[in-house]
Amino acid sequence: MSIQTNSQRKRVALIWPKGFDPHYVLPLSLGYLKSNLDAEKYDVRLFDNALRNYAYSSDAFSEELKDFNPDVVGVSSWSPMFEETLNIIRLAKSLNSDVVTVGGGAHISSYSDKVMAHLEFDFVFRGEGDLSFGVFLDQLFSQAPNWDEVLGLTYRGADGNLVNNPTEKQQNLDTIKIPDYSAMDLEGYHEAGYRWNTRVAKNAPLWVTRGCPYRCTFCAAPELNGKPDENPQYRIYGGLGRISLSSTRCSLVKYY
Ligand code: B12
Ligand code: SF4
Repeated sequence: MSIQTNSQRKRVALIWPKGFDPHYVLPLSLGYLKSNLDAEKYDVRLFDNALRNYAYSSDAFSEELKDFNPDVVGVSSWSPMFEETLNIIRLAKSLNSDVVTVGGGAHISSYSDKVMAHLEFDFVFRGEGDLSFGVFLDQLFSQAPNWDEVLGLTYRGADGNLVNNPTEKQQNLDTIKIPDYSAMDLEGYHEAGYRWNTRVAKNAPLWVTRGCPYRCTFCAAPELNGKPDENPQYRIYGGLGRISLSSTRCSLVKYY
């Protein structure tokens, strides 16, 4: 297998904004997106501004982004980090007006229309994006993109109105690769004191079920991950060492 050089591959910057607390939250979403992209086609770099405590306005961050010179910038956002996310997207466009900007994550999924009202966002994803982000990139760099192919995508149609594609809900979790922990700088998180409900120093979260059958009004989980089938899947992994199993429901957190 030959991996093309950086100059031949399209460059994708995935950004985790400042605001997440690195003591107990890490960029799981971006780890999943990266591991599920084709490394032969895409040169994907994670910029973790939360771990490094870089605001969008920091010179170090904008220099790094300029040096990488991405074709696509994707940012993951929950509500408390949305203002920072918007500023990152604006910065990316100011560095290169041709860059394609994409948002995803809980806040953006729930408020996709309000987010797309900010014209600096070219596209947003609603719900899961593990496999559909790769489909999106393939379409983006094709001669005639067909956005219908991209589950979860919200985009501006020819008439300027927003089009909301059906969301991605993978029935077979085995089709999704485990997150790229080294790209997420798991070691850097451990050094910074990352723990999630454990005293174990070296630990990592892993998503093993998706969806929730309940509908608590304050919670975005059912909207993001749907309602599980009659026989929900629990994906079991081997050989990973110390993992914390997580579901998209609030109730299942188990340590192995
Ligand atoms: C596990 C979890 C946590 C863990 C941390 C998880 C982690 N990543 O390290 C803990 C328990 C620590 C936690 C803490 C908090 N959480 Co929480 N958490 C969750 C939960 C259950 C799953 C999140 C998760 O990691 N999923 C796995 C990853 C892989 O999925 P994902 O992030 O959604 O990413 C996928 C897609 O969204 C998409 N995507 C995401 N980003 C991008 C970017 C691009 C470019 C693209 C294309 C796609 C894309 O693709 C990814 C892969 O499919 C969700 C509920 C849910 N079902 O989502 C709530 C949820 C995200 N949490 C929420 C909140 C509010 C918090 C807190 C702020 C609560 C608080 N007040 O303290 C804190 C964070 C505090 C801080 N300052 O950092 C809210 C966010 C609501 C919102 N509107 O933003 C949620 C949605 C629950 C709810 N109440 O509705 N949380
Ligand atoms: S994940 Fe938890 S809080 Fe959210 S709807 Fe399900 S049971 Fe309610």
